[in-house]
Amino acid sequence: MNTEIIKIPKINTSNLNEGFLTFIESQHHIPFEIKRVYYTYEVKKDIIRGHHAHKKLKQILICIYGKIEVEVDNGKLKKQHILDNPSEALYLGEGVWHTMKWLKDNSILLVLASDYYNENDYIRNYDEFIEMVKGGYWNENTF
Ligand code: T46
Repeated sequence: MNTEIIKIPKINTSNLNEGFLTFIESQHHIPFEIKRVYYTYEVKKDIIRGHHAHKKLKQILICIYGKIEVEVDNGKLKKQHILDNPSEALYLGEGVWHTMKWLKDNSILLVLASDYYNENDYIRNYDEFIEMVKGGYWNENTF
């Protein structure tokens, strides 16, 4: 599966009653150069987004507030990841069908992406995705 949970640095400033600070550096903590950042917010509990895979795009998903379940599917195997820790990131490589389910109202999903927005990189039809998997469009390379 071309996915992995990555621990990212968490600086403890709570001894100063100032909470925590987390940072992410391209190529250091994540395996690509960041070209785009986007976030999804004001989403109600039980909403499911996603339902697509990417041909080439690599992404990092972080729930910076609340709780979101991400289901990943490489056409052979499905896994669920609960994101509820701002210092934990889900790496999502290319060729992974994914859905994100909001488990708490107003959870915020922050995404770091390896490329600019391009609708042609999306596969939004599951049957088409399965055909591409069977046809060997992606190698089983893991991060
Ligand atoms: C993904 C998951 C995790 C843009 O115009 N620019 C952008 O950078 C993005 C991300 C989206 N859009 C447009 C495309 C659609 O018209 O915003 C609309 C909503 O996008 P979508 O329905 O794909 O949103 P999600 O939450 O289902 O998926 C998003 C990303 O699109 C996708 O790449 O992997 O988050």
